[in-house]
Amino acid sequence: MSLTLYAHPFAAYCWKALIALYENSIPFTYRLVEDAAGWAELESLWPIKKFPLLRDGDATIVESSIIVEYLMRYPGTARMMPVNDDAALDVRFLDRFFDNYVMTPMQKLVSDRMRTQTDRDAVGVADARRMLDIAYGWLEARLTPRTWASGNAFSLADCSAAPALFYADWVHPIGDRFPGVLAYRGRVLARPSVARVVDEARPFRSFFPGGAPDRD
Ligand SMILES: N[C@@H](CCC(=O)N[C@@H](CS)C(=O)NCC(=O)O)C(=O)O
Repeated sequence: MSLTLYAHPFAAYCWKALIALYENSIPFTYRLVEDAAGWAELESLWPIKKFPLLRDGDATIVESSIIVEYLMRYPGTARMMPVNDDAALDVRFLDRFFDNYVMTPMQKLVSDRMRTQTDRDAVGVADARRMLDIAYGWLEARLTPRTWASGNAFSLADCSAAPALFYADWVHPIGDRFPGVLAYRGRVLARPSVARVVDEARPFRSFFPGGAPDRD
């Protein structure tokens, strides 16, 4: 096994792969994608130029959810994907939920902050905020009786939830309207693998568009 992860500590989707690696103490080389050479190398492997990207010897694996599933062939103590088919489907469903309905609108709000005032997309931002409210509401009912997002164990669903809710709360606060979601976010952030990615991203907070809040 010779794993290299192309990633950046501040990038939300990279957290998903990093959390799974840390959960299982899987050894890997961290290829920081930051400068032009890093981006060129990433592009040579994946013209879409998105990360995380995993290299396992000569094999290239892209898409954060696929990377997490791929890593399960190097099992440590924590399976990110249940063996049972129905349980695995639920984990994949929650993974899709967090990516599509929390991460995507969160990224819309973040990227809009990077635009000039005249290029801002008021309609898109309002849609994203509406989607986040609906997603928080759905999650409130879903998460309140649970410790983790799916089943009884920490899984891919929680790998996805961590960055999605971490950054979503910065740009569209969960507040006291959704106490179950807020409590779940706190539980996830306290998980050592997640606390580690949060800490690794700390030095980059000054780059957060519009400024990062003074918490977490
Ligand atoms: N669906 C992809 C999304 C990856 C993605 O959007 N990554 C962001 C970082 S969080 C990225 O590569 N941004 C660089 C860019 O868009 O230039 C996955 O799950 O891996």
